[in-house]
Amino acid sequence: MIRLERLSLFLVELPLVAPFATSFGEERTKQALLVSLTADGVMGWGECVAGSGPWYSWETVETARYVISEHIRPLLSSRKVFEHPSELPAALAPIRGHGMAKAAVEAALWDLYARLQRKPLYQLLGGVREAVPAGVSVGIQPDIPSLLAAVEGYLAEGYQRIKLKIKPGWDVEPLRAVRERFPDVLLSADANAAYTLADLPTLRELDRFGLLMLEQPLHFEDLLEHAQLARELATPICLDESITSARRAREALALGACRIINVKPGRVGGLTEALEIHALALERGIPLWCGGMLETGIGRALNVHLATLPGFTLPHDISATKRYFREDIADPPFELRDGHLPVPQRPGLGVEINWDRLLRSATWSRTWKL
Ligand code: NPQ
Ligand code: MG
Repeated sequence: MIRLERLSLFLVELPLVAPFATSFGEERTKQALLVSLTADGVMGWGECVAGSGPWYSWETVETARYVISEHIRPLLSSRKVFEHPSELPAALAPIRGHGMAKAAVEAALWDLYARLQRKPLYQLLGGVREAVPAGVSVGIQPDIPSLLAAVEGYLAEGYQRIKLKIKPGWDVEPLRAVRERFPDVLLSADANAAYTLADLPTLRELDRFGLLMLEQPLHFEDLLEHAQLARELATPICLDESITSARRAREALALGACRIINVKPGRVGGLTEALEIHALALERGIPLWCGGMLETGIGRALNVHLATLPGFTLPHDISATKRYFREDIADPPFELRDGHLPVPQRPGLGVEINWDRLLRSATWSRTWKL
């Protein structure tokens, strides 16, 4: 039994080692909202993946801070006792939407639960691996030579799959260049919703590059047009933004909108929801992989644990810490070994907050007694 005592929030800002550009914009720093829950003198940690602005999703660190402070906190205060973290979604059901805010609190409760049980989180989730294959997401580059140099560097580090961020005007040429130079590499493309069905001629050209998948080409909430596009392309469509819950995953599969799903525990509304998608995917033979949101060590560790489940069969957007940060707020940093990230074996997430760095990078924090 977990009796919650305290809730803390920390808003942090970390410099990125290099700007990260996508079809929706460029980020030079990473803002993250960290959540901690305390019970029996033990702290569990969760990271909210909402961004600094409503670009990837409508949720932001500010909407999450508001929803957790003003709406989730009172629900926790009136409940306090949980036997298991999977009970949390029902307790938060009065709040509609705000899945990233809910997911961060649920993650903290899972970490706390696993720490109290003295077991690494993946064992409680049913994970079956002690290392997970790492892929890398390569942002939109200023030119093709810079792109080829970046890809060459990542391959030399051991990354198992290269994903290029694409947008209209940065699609056919960069993919052709990378495919010509690295004919055998596992290669995919992620449009972050930058195309419409009117772009079908361009999207058809991408079919020539033997891509592992084309991720979220169309509108961020769409399923129907993706189903239509899927019938026109040989390349499998993978959905990211459109899959915001297990319910949406069922709808997507029923419509034939995707053949692969990118699971981000934050975007789907939490780990319990992610486990439900995993069960559905196993039943339907749909390959899963874990996406990334430039997480600090807290969110990165959660992704690594989730990616150990049997249905997560494709390389993930889980890279080494140093791909994004010079210094992280959690220790130890994740490092590549033979193209894989080892799964932390200590209790819970298996990483520890570095309080010195957390407090130095925090722009705001608050603690409440529950
Ligand atoms: C994706 N991530 O799969 C996302 C989207 C994304 C690793 O490609 C700041 C914080 C900038 C989170 C840019 C990757 C971001 C971000 C893109 C997430 O679609
Ligand atoms: Mg994506």
